Amino acid sequence: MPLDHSEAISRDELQLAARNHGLPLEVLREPLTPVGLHYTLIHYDIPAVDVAAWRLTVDGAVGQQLSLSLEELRTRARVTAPVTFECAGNGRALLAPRPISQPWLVEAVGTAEWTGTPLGPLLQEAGLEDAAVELLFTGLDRGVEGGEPQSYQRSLARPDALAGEVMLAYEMNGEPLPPQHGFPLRLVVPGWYGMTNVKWLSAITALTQPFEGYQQATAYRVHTEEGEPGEPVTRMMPRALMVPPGVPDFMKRERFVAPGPCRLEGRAWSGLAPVSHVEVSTDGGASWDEARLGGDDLGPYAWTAWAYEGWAPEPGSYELRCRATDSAGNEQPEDPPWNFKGYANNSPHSVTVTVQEGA
Ligand SMILES: Nc1nc2c(c(=O)[nH]1)N[C@H]1C(S)=C(S)[C@@H](COP(=O)(O)O)O[C@H]1N2
Ligand SMILES: [Mo]
Repeated sequence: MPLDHSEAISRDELQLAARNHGLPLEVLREPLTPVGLHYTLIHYDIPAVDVAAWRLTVDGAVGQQLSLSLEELRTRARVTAPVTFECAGNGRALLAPRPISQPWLVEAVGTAEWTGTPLGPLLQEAGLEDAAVELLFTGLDRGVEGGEPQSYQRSLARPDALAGEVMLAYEMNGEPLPPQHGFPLRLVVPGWYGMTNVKWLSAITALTQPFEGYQQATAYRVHTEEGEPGEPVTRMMPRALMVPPGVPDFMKRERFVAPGPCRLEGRAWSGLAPVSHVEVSTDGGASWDEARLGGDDLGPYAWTAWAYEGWAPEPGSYELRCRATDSAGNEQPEDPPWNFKGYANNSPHSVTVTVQEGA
């Protein structure tokens, strides 16, 4: 659904949008998103970190508490993986009525190569007790949200935290984490929506009861009425995005393309199962045609490239769309059910194009 311009973006939303930028969609042409072009979402402020004094604490229901410096973490087993992140609020500003928060359209996504140490062995070394049911991850950043003063905190159920691909990352695209992406250390949980990847990590606490803090029990729940508990937001739903073809209009960002063959391409991902199909429509969703998958193989935790060579338009107006399906049968619905906080709106990406000579 196109954004209704009569519902003006508020100053509060603009303030959030000016701090938290999205991926410029043309950068979807790159398999790995350069640092600085990856989207960012920061609830509070970027904390000041004295790395010499910084320690990661592992405590709670463990046999032995740990306190580790960045140097100590860097000498542990080292893993690297390209991982696609997407904010759970991606697509929020396309919902009607628009939930008031960071007003993402479709650009809250990026893929970086994260390097760090696997979480499982560290928890093992701390002697994770059998009674531990969840692991709580606490960031250094503090703020007030929903009236509650808090540190940014998210938990994971024990089996999810012990999954082999979960890492504590200290590098992004081969460089130390930049301040906006969590320096000196962040959690990386492939396949899950972005809020899971706690930045500026300072503590991991093994809990014997589920965590009921704000970012777990109040935020990141899909519900249609305020105050309902709803369902937790977990893994990324399938989504395909396209590199907008041609050139943009400065204000509207609608596209202009010359007549004749025009290759369409983009990237698709799902946190639930591998992407099995991407389809493209060049007539506003009236008919769909299969795109070709593959190209850069970034492994199981990152987006897949797609391309479509079947479009050779005459002059006129067009609405292009793309949509992905994963091998578990998850799709991108035309109109996903509305929810109060505006999470996981994976309706198909739509791009308006004028085809004219000289574009
Ligand atoms: N400590 C902390 N971690 C955080 C956040 C935050 O505000 N504070 N934002 C979360 C959200 S909502 C998202 S979408 C991702 C964004 O990660 P990025 O900015 O590196 O892309 O970080 C998550 N981790
Ligand atoms: Mo997010």
